[in-house]
Amino acid sequence: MSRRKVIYEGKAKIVYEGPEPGTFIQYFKDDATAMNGEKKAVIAGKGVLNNRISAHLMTRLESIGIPTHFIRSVNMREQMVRQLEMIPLEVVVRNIAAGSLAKRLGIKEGTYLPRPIVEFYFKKDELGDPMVNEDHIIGFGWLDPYELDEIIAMSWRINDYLNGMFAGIGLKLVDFKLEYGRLWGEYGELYLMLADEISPDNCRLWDAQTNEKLDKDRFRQDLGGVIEAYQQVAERLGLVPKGGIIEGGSINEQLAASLTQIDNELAGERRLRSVTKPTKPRKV
Ligand code: AIR
Ligand code: ASP
Repeated sequence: MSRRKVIYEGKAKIVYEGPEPGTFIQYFKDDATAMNGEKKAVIAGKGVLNNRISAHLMTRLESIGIPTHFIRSVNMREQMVRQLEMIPLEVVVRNIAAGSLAKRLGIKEGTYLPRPIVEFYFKKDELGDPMVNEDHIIGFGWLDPYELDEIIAMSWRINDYLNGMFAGIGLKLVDFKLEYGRLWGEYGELYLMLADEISPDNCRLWDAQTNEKLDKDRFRQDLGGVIEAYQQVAERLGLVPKGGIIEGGSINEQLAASLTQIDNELAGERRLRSVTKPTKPRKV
């Protein structure tokens, strides 16, 4: 496993060379960071849960026509994804004020926004991922105007769908962060695809009744019960049995492994575009 070529190591994931051309393996670590990496911890089992949650959400999004990089789960901590040319932006969608929005504009956390708000951040750790606007994005050539429109439309659609899905299991989707990449097809046609992950690491999820936080804010704000919260989300999504796969800090490996099979049965029903083609950018 460790002999595989590492393409990129991030704070919560490692990306390895994939088994087929045009693919990567995404490995979910248990590491958690906050405040641009200043605060660090290892949360046993987080990677396993995020792998499952993200696989599930990406599969659901594909089923409503959102192209995603997800191909299939490989094991408890790994999934095979398409190799994309990543766009250097974080796209944040907000429904309820929290986090940096609440702070920057002095809005009380928990206030419903009059309509969803999409924000963009330039992915640059050294600069602390600064917020940018559409003129920066077009001007600096991170996206062309057509791509920008497409990404905004996709993000709204993802928000609509996930909002309904989480509401159905008693969770408020407060906000979340998305990343996108490009894939070039056989004839030079361009597909924008959802990439990275969707998990409690990059969504704020509150219990609909109590507003209890069930996401990474438990770690950021030292609220404790981080893994229990992630497990609660997985449980409500029907991805792990009641009581979960993590107990007393250790993972029930056998159970976790058997669940990967279920992910793939769901994912296997999708018709995927061929990924054996070169993804070299061609100017259009
Ligand atoms: N996010 C942003 N950068 C990294 C992450 N994970 C996510 C947060 C939150 C949303 O984007 O998890 O769900 C908005 O974050 P903030 O800090 O701007 O309020
Ligand atoms: N993971 C990022 C960091 O290390 C941001 C966050 O989720 O708070 O800062």
